[in-house]
Amino acid sequence: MPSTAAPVVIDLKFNAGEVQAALADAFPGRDVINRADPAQAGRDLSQARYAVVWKSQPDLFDRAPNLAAVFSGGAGVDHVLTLPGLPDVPLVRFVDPTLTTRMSEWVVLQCLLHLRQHVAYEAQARRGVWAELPQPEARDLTVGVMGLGVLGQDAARKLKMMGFTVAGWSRRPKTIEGIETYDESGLDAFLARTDLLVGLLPLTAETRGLFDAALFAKLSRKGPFGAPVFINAGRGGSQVEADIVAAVRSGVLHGASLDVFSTEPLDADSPLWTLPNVIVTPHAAAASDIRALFRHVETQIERHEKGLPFEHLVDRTAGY
Ligand code: NDP
Ligand code: OXD
Repeated sequence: MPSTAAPVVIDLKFNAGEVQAALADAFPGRDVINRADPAQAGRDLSQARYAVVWKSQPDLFDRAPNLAAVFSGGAGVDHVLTLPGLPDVPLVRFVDPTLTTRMSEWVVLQCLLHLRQHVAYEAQARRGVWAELPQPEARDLTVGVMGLGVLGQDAARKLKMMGFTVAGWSRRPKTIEGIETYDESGLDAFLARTDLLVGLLPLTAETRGLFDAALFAKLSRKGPFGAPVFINAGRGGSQVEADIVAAVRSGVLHGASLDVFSTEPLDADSPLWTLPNVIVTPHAAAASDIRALFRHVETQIERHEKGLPFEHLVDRTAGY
């Protein structure tokens, strides 16, 4: 018997095999149109009520004019808000413990790698050098987390657990136990005490190009390494990469860990690949778990069809 439940269209530029496998037991009783499946490429989308998107095909919204909601395949929505023809329907982003946990693992890992001078030890090991480097403790460094949303708050708490002194900055004031927080007006005071700066901000008009030479110059130089470290897993559009390169070369920054870039993949010729004490990862800090993504979309559709509001709605005016 054909399903009467409203169809969902999947338009995700993720690993096609993983999407196909996850769809095998997702959305029970509902017609699912997977645009990455060549066998479904020509399907009529006019009855689709829900779309799950990540870098979707440009004709999606022309071909699916009756959507009741759009779901982002990731936590960030900058790539969705710029899609041609995005309809004025609720936009729901992906929030899930699988993603939050992964991100905090990456952030804590990077802070520890810099604290324990791992890049320097690796370089020594390649040369067969046995030499102990200074060992400051986590509490000797202040990690400043920019962006105290779902990801920033979790990372801040876990960094605190590891013993770091932690401060946080967000647009609106926040109270988080054990963490000193600053709002927009406190940016300079926040930067002045930060030894390891962690970016977990969405890309918006306000955050574009925020991490630049002027900002790096305001960071603390009183920490054990004499210069701060910049760690970014938010969005590459928030950082000025030429300024990072110059700051590392001149010693304004002691090092960096970057997961996101203004152009991805990062150009093979980028100096960031080979700068000393700069760690590059390929936008892999917290990939979406596809099964968890589909469970989250199922939950939100179920809520909507019961007359309950969607959770994790994007504020289109704020841009996140
Ligand atoms: P949230 O929306 O939960 O949090 C965003 C935070 O940023 C909030 O604290 C918000 O302030 C703050 N913020 C936004 N704009 C400004 C501003 N202009 N000035 C100061 N603070 C600002 O997002 P998440 O924590 O879930 O995710 C953050 C970002 O991480 C995503 O948007 C995405 O870009 C990135 N990401 C990267 C991944 C990766 O693998 N590299 C994976 C997943 C996400 P307020 O609290 O006041 O609203
Ligand atoms: C996201 C991402 O936004 O993976 O979820 O970047």
